[in-house]
Amino acid sequence: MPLLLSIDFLFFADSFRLEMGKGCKVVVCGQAAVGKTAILEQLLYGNHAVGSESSETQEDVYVASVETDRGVKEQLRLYDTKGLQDTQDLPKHYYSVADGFVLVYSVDSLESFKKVDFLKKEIDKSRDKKEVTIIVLGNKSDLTELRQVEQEAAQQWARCEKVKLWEVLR
Ligand SMILES: Nc1nc2c(ncn2[C@@H]2O[C@H](COP(=O)(O)OP(=O)(O)OP(=O)(O)O)[C@@H](O)[C@H]2O)c(=O)[nH]1
Ligand SMILES: [Mg+2]
Repeated sequence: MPLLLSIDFLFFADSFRLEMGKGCKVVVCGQAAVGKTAILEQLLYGNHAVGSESSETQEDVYVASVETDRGVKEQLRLYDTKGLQDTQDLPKHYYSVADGFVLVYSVDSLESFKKVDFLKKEIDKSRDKKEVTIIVLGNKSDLTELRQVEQEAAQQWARCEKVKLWEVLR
């Protein structure tokens, strides 16, 4: 099971194979309160204090200039979306705008993992002929006592769905 030790721009550049001059729109989504914003804060500011007061996201868009391994700067647009509740789906416009998705779940919530499965299938239905990269991040892996999603089961699902999955370790 690969553990993701640092979420950095190189990881995003690698994952989304940023192409020359095209820019890349990545939608970060998942159930409410799984830690989507925390992951983005870690990426953008280098840290997130767990348990710090956080407000529910409506929508935030971050534009970053990312240097790829070829030493070229590419624009990465990251959409932090509103957390989904129960049977809620992601608003449809995200499916058409995205070049890539980061699906986030929390290891202490089986429900949040099921939401990731649902979103993956919705993306498959909507993607038409467009090439879309999907990566999945399992967050809150420090909550060992509360774990509901086993690493091996998650990886097995990821292999079936042909997506890359990491647990985030801070
Ligand atoms: N224990 C633990 N808590 C975390 C971790 N990441 C985030 N949190 C906490 O989980 C809570 C929710 O984090 P957010 O980043 O706001 O979650 P979100 O998915 O953006 O929430 P919405 O925008 O409302 O959907 C906060 O109190 C975070 O501090 C983690 O890795 N471990
Ligand atoms: Mg948020």
